[in-house]
Amino acid sequence: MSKEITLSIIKPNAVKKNVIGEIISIFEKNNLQIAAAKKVLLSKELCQEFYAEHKERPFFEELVEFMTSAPVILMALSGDNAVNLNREIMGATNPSEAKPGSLRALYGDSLGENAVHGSDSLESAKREVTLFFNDSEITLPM
Ligand code: FUP
Repeated sequence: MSKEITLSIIKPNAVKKNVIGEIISIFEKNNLQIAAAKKVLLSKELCQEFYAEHKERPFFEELVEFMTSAPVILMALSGDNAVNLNREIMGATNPSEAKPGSLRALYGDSLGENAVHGSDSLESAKREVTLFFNDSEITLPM
């Protein structure tokens, strides 16, 4: 399996629940490493760029409102098969359909407020990690 980097976001509803540490702990127990991390209040412009693929969808405005309503944790996660492994750990987009024990089942409140984001492909991961982090902010395990 190849080493990959993927983007993870702990969304405002999960940050408000004070479960940042619990979520990071689940990543670490699953052999993902934190290659970069920061807590930020996203601007509307940056958030719209991040979710550009959804800009024609009916939920776009609500999604941007939510994601900019309070701080998020942005992380680059590294590890073997990191993109798909992170998707597996997160569970389905809708928390009510996410498998028991997955992050969205544990911490999601609704389809919109589903606690975490994870890149859906290697290509998206590259775009998303680059959007939020400079090369100098990312360190790989020795
Ligand atoms: P995912 O890749 O699992 O994050 O899911 P999508 O890219 O399909 O959706 C991105 C975000 O849009 C989701 F996390 C939540 C939000 N969303 C809605 O609010 N309503 C929808 O019908 C679909 C997605």
